[in-house]
Amino acid sequence: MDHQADYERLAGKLTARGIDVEAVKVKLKTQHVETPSWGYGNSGTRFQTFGWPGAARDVYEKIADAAYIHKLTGIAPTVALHIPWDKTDDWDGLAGYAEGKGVGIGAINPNLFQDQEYKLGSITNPNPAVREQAIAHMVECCEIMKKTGSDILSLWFADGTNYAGQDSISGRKQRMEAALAEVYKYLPEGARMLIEYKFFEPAFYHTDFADWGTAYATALKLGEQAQVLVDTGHHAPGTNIAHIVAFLLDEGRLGGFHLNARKYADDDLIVGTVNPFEVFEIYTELAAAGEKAKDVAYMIDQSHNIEPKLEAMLLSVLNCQRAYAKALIVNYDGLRQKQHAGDVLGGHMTLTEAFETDVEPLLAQVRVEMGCPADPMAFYHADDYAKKVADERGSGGKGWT
Ligand code: PSV
Ligand code: MN
Repeated sequence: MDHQADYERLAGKLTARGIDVEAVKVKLKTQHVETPSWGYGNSGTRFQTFGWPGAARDVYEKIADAAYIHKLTGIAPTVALHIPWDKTDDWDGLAGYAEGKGVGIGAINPNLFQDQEYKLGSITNPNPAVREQAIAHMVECCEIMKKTGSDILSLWFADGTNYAGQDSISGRKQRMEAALAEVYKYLPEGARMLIEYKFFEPAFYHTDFADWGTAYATALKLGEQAQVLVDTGHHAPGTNIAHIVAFLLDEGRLGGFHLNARKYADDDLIVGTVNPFEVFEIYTELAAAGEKAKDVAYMIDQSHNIEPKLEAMLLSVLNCQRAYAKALIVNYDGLRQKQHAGDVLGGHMTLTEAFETDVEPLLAQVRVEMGCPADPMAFYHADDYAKKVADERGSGGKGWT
């Protein structure tokens, strides 16, 4: 694809709009979208798991796949691990393997929802022995962070109740705070603890970390190394996620994202497929925040149940790249002027003008300058990687355990 003439035309148009195209390119080249190990293995719904030919069977294959996505995009240099799904006896060996493949180990995600003991919760469980078990697992994950060079402990709790009166909600809050204060002591120096919230599922009466306010209040109590993680699929329909992002950014407590798309609930679909404008709105808050957003971690959290996994992950990363590019070509000075003047639709149209701009020639130019394919999806379809792993691995790889 010869994108050069299109790129020059677009660059001219953006310059006329007051956009510093070279500065936009620099930002696009340093974009970082982490992919999750669990997105490369087989996963399913409670109804069925359909095997995908080529699904990664172990943590090494997951890292190899993540490295392939990074090779095609240049912006996915780390992979998140889920423990114990990705547990190994040789963390040095695994970190070395990842480095050799050109990627690093990203967030470490403890699993606090799959042991039989967690039926009534993990850190909020009425039984102190279960709470100790959950704390010990998180401490183990802090040790893994030290061994792998990870600087994010990413916490999600399935804790909650199903019936009014099942347990004391305030009692559970206090247990939750005590447990996290204990784990906080074990965080490696300079590392962060990200607290993820979700308003329902698997608990349906109340969830202990139901919303950003609960996660934020807890992070404030714990200390500076604790921040909030926004999973875009974990909100009630109609929630304005960009507002939550703006608030947490301004407070210095937005730790990171789990990016995915939802139509009904926590659907874990490919980011940007259901509501690309919402993803763009979120990215505009981040782009406008400048330095305040510099440590925000962007992680994909998806499970691909019927989609070809590599193609799904590639599309996810590219959709994040496109949304960020569109957010970067907003003229924020012009936007602020319109806002100060009370120009309601002028402000709105400044955003929509950027959203509706075709940024593909800009992305192609950036990718080529980074040594990546101008069209990673076309490269993927012409390449033999997916066929090679399908032949090698078959479709029986077990995931989610
Ligand atoms: C829970 O729905 C969640 O979003 C959490 O982030 C988990 O760690 C992840 O999915 C994978 O189970
Ligand atoms: Mn998540």
